[in-house]
Amino acid sequence: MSILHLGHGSEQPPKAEGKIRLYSMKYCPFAHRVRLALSFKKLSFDIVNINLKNKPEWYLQIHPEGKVPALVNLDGKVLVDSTAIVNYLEEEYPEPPLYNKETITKDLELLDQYDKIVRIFSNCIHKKDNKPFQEAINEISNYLVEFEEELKIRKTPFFTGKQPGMLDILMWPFVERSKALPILCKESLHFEKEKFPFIMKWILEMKNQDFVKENAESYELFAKVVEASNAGVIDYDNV
Ligand SMILES: N[C@@H](CCC(=O)N[C@@H](CS)C(=O)NCC(=O)O)C(=O)O
Repeated sequence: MSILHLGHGSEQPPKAEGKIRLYSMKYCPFAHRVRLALSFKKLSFDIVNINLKNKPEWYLQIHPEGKVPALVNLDGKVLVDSTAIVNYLEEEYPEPPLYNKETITKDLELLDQYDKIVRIFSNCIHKKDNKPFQEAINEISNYLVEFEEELKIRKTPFFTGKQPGMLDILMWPFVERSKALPILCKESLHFEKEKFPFIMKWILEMKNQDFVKENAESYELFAKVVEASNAGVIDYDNV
């Protein structure tokens, strides 16, 4: 297990027998999705953190794009992309299940919609477009209406049912980091919480889950990391 973020010139840590290996970065929301799924399924894994601004040479042989997360399964096969990795974990380790047969089709549609929220979130924090902050928040709110409606129809605490599942896990890291948005955009956030009572209740239920608590990360530290990363002066181990 490597806590420090390994960079150029480092040695690749030998793979532990009988453990899945996750290449991660402590503050990455996409890697957070995979950590949540691994914890939820109670799988044994080790983490190697990667310095994304000074990548180790050996990491590019594992994932040529140099992104995290990447997962190496027990047979040494490499999987990349958070959604694909969590779907792989679901296929390989079906218990507890991440999909509910009755809602899977709608879940997949909602996941496509959620990708749009992720894009707005990401453009906003990395200042990739000049969209005014409140406009970005309004767009996110508009997309969330369907999620609110869905929780209301399903009458369950989580999207997947009585227990969290795919949609809950893939959504969570961005919800947990949402308070970083006004910090990073240096503007106050006007989000009409009262329009989303079911989502607000879902957030409280998610926060109470052990696997969510185990993997929780501070949004303030996330904001610091993004600020430092945008400025090109990030030291992942001393935020
Ligand atoms: N679509 C990918 C996105 C992964 C991603 O963008 N990870 C970021 C860190 S949060 C990264 O590795 N950035 C480094 C780079 O792009 O070089 C996923 O879902 O896993």
